[in-house]
Amino acid sequence: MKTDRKKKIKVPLTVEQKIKRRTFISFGAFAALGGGAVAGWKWLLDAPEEVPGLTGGTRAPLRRALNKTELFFRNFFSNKHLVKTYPIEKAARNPRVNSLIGIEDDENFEVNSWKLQVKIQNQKSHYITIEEIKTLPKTEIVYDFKCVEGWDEIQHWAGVKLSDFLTHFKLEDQAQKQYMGLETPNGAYYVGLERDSILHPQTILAYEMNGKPISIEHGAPLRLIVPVKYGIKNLKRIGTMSFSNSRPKDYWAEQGYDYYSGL
Ligand SMILES: Nc1nc2c(c(=O)[nH]1)N[C@H]1C(S)=C(S)[C@@H](COP(=O)(O)O)O[C@H]1N2
Ligand SMILES: [Mo]
Repeated sequence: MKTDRKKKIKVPLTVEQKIKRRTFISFGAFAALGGGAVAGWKWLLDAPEEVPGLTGGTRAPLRRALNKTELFFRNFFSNKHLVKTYPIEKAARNPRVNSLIGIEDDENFEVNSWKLQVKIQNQKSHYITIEEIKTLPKTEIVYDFKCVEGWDEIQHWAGVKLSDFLTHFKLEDQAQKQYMGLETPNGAYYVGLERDSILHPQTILAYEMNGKPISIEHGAPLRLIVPVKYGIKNLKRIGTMSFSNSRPKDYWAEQGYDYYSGL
């Protein structure tokens, strides 16, 4: 046995044989790793399938990779992780206005007659006034607002915690669904958010900035502040809210941006 083995080792391998052997070994290792990764993903893949055509601008394999990355982060970070906050003095005095899709001064919009429309499947919509929303406990946050275009700014917002809002208006059942969709009153800007970020303790429906009612260009009378996401998801001038188990349409995802857009 011993001599046999020695004999075998002594036979010199040709370069070609060596390459073949290495290729075989690395292929084996790669396949094993791949198998492990596939098994790993299986437990992550509990969310419903994406509606085709919802995201755009990229090739199918890359989109699949992005969606898997999203699932990984969604499962890896619990929604108890808090975004860093700052003292009020650090907040920008004149916060920057970024983009105005769906809120350009359109003569059909009157801030005083605004109501939030909550759409519920197979039921009549609820209409909620800003006064009703303001009766709920107020939460403030000062944090670093980040835009995907590469700027960030410490800003001071106040409003009602989205989770408190959902409880108060008896929308907990709706909030059990996987996603929430928000749209401007004219439907021109719209976002989809998964449940974890909706129920995150720092997510608020904001009606104040720097201690004053939000200005028109910052999203009066009510906008979303979701600190665990990039700016694109922080919809200004919320008109309608809805709930679903499939991904709601999302303005920037359709243009090729990451649907999740988490930080
Ligand atoms: N209705 C509406 N909401 C919106 C946008 C928009 O164009 N329209 N732009 C988003 C983007 S990209 C960013 S960075 C923030 C900017 O908010 P601000 O203008 O209050 O700084 O709003 C988000 N919400
Ligand atoms: Mo942005």
